[in-house]
Amino acid sequence: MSYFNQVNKVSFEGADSKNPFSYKHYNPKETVAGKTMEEHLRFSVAYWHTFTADGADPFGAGNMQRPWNHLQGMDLAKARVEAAFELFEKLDVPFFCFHDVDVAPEGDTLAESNRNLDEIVAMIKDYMKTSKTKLLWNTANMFTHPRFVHGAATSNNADVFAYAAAKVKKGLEVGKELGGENYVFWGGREGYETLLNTDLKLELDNLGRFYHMAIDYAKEIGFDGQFLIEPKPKEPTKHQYDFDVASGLAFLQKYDLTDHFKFNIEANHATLAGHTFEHELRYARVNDMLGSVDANQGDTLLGWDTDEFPTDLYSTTLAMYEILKNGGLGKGGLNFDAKVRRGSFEADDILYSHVAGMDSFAIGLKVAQRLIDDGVLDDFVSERYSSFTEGIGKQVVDGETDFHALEQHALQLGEIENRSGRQEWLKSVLNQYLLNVNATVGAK
Ligand code: XLS
Ligand code: CA
Ligand code: CA
Repeated sequence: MSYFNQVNKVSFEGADSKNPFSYKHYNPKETVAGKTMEEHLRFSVAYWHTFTADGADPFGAGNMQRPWNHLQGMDLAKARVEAAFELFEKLDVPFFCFHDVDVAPEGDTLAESNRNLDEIVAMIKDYMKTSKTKLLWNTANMFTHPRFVHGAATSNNADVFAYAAAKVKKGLEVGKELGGENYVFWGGREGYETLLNTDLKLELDNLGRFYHMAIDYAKEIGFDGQFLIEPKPKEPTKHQYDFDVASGLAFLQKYDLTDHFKFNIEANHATLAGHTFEHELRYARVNDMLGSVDANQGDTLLGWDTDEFPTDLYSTTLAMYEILKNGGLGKGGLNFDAKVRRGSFEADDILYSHVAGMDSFAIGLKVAQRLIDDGVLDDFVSERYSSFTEGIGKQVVDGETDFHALEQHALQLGEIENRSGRQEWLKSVLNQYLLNVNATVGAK
């Protein structure tokens, strides 16, 4: 049976193609700076949005028209696996990601949930034998079930802490079984609503202990996937512990975890934290902590996590700029943690949305590489900071000065001269590159 019979294969047809089921810019085999687009971009389909979610929101019932809607329980789970691998092949994506409960229904007990999961994981493993699509990461959903009402590893209830540990233990086993390249920790309910009932220190200490136990268990079973923390400032909790990269990094440093983790950075979470996507990527990159990306976008008019497919070319370009400067994503990838809008309920929309996201990142990749090749931003930035390459600035950088010497320097200064930051000019240069990837505009 075919679940997506609109198309046999979505292929690259070039910028002028009128075929909506084709890539206009994503050409997996095309080389950019010595690597194919497929190797650079490492696209991944998110199982939860594409196969599990039904379009329900706080005001309305599920409305997605899906060929598996008539099924239930394990039959539904199995149909979704079939559909998933058909989509992966048709889109030609190299990776996918899932939460435990996306792929298999929860049973009445933990043991039954694990059995359900084992059965589906065996089926997925079978499909993976003949598919090129690999597991980018899996994770445990520790936010939907009522038992996680007060958190998982930061719950006030030690039984919940134990249950969460059991789920992550299983998740690591599944990751190993399927050859997952990463394992993600997103602290869905790891945060709090009010300090009036919260022991903040104990919760944070317990979270640190939890991560150390996860590291130990991964070592014990020989799971060598990269561990990723995914920051998000709020939603569902008011105060989420992994607010953004900076606070996540401080947490990892305090609990001696930096050698074991990198960040999975989601665009929409960055904007919820009041940052740009590229800010979060840069902050992780300069600290050597950029691991993977949840590629989506938010809506500036809405204050919540809308998880839209990424189509904003400024954002994809500036994101790819950071990723290229990082030397790529290593084991990470660009996971479309994105869902079609509730109004886009036909099965075709699943294809259109992925095509839109993949083409947007392919454009971003090409434009970012041109910006790097031409040194446009690099030259401008080096010039802007050139005062630190000589004289007193160099002494600061080399650690060869102190407040006495700096005061002496300041005392003999006349009027200080600053230069323009020229951001409007830089934005117009970015526009030129976006409109014409062949533009060459030198730094001024
Ligand atoms: C929710 C998060 C979640 C993580 C994985 O906002 O984005 O989907 O990526 O648990
Ligand atoms: Ca995410
Ligand atoms: Ca999200």
